[in-house]
Amino acid sequence: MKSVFISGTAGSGKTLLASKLHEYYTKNGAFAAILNLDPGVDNLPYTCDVDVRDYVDYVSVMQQYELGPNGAMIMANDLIASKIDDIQDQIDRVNPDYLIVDTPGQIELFAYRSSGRFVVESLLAEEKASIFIFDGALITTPVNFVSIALLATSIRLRLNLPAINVLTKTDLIGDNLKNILGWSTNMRALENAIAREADGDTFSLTTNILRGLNLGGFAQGLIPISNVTGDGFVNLEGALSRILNLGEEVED
Ligand SMILES: Nc1nc2c(ncn2[C@@H]2O[C@H](COP(=O)(O)OP(=O)(O)OP(=O)(O)O)[C@@H](O)[C@H]2O)c(=O)[nH]1
Ligand SMILES: [Mg+2]
Repeated sequence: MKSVFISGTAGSGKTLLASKLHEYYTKNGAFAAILNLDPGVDNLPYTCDVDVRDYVDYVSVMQQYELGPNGAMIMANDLIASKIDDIQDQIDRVNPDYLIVDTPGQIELFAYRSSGRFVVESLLAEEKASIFIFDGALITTPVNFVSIALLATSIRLRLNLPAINVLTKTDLIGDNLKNILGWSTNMRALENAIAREADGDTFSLTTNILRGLNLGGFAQGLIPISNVTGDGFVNLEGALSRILNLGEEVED
């Protein structure tokens, strides 16, 4: 079994990507399953094979411990970590080729608290990969792009998994897609674009962050996809395969 963890900012398309990736693998003859790690979600566009909501009831946690929504989410994630053996047993019974893991909307809860990292480390798999989503609708300027790239790098440090960066909602962003792809592949173009947008402190902070990220080997490009039209999924599957299967793609 290989596992793919999907993270990204709230509303960036994690859940829809999990559903579409499942569909893509299934259509191509692989046995894929989905693990939902979000205890607070109401409706999902897919049928979960393993669902943490079967182990932890977020609303009861809120009532029982008299917590607000964020406190209850933290507690729910800690409870999930404590049930990791049962969750693993259920995954083992399903035993898919690919386990796609949909993570909670509150990225800081999942990536920055020890329970999230514990779950990522504890789940057993031959290979693991992480997809970080850049929300196409959020990247309206080069400075926004750099700030999301900084977040992607930070999540990569926390999860400590080989990572792929994808850009979602390409069907919504029109001409800006060309700009974003240009920025993500050409450091000089990005610095020039930042210089046109920002000055003073914002300019120096943004360019310094950018240089730091490049030095850290971040400049690996972004895979543009649309969860609605299916554009880019062939490239995403290829990139996952290079990490998970040493380059062998699922059959077409
Ligand atoms: N047009 C378009 N809409 C998308 C795309 N990906 C996601 N959406 C929409 O964006 C909204 C949020 O998508 P979700 O998949 O729920 O995002 P999420 O990251 O799981 O959200 P949280 O778990 O709440 O953080 C939904 O209305 C989706 O239909 C895309 O590629 N194109
Ligand atoms: Mg979601």
